[in-house]
Amino acid sequence: MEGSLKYIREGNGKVSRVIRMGTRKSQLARIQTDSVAGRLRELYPDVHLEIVAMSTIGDKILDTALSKIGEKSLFTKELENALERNEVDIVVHSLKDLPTSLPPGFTIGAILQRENPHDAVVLHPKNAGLTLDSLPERSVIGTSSLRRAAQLKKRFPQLEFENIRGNLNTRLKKLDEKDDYAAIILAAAGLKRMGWESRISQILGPEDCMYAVGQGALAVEVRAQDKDILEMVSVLHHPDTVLQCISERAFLRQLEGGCSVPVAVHTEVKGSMLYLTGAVYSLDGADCLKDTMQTVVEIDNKVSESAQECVHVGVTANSVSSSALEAAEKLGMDLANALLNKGAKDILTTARKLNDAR
Ligand code: DPM
Repeated sequence: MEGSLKYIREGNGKVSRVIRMGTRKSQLARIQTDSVAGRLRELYPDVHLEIVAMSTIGDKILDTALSKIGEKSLFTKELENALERNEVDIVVHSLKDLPTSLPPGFTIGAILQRENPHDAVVLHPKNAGLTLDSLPERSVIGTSSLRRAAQLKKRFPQLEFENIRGNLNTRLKKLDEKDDYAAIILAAAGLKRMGWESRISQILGPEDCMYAVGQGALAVEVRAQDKDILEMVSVLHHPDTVLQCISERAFLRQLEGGCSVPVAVHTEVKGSMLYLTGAVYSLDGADCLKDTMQTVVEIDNKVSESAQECVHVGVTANSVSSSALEAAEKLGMDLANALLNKGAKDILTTARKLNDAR
């Protein structure tokens, strides 16, 4: 293992470690990695950071709907292989692309402050000024997300929904240069990071479309055993975002949902309270189970004292109050159990079967 760590000799003869950050080659992945690299350079001006770009299966298979490519960790696996081989030390992901159980040996060492977590409508230029409510009947909306389609089909039955794949650049091009879609739905956070905020014509609130688990937050994945790197990145944790995302991920894990099931959430921290709304949908949105629960998450600065590190749904956050982390995780599990008691399992099993058969 040690053999492939990389060191450089500085002018003064001092030998220091080079920290390598792995990234996918898509523009969004690069922007996200660069923003974390920027934060790390500010915090640790003496550290040598190097960025290593690679393409993943998810980037290569652009024509198949995400929900149909069995591989759960589509975008993350090749980067994890590089982490495991010590070819890189840090990988930045959109948290929503990381499964709720990481393979052994990996952990999320930091979750950064969440951007706007909501979904946004991007219109074909010819529809400027319109909204999902005012678009002509039978207008085609592009999305490959089962979660978005389920909620929006129910809320806007006059519209039609079709798959659209590819990275953000490809999708925007497909929207603007063809006449296939009246509008597409994308995460506001991704659009903002790409500098395309001006294309957002409408932000979808929770009454229209709740967001995906972890949406809008960046996660820093590292080797669980690499204590130096873990400590280095842990200062990037944003405590409120960590608590929200742990409750969301615990909810999804307890439902046994992957990244491609119609499951949606909404969380808020108000004072010392954490509120979690979670829902599961049939593919057409007709069946829906939804509930809200809350818990106290006192940020008491009493950080984990035990030498043993605690991992919550894949996240190591020793700098955040351990009682708050436990309460957040329990909230997600309790909410999932409440929905499972009302039949959530049947809704998700049917949705999965129908999606596989399409
Ligand atoms: C996951 C989904 C999508 C991505 C499913 C969902 C959207 C797929 C699609 C799990 N990952 O949201 O219900 O629209 O066909 C993805 C995006 C971002 C991270 C792009 C987007 C950027 C936003 C962020 C793809 N992953 O959702 O518009 O950092 O949260």
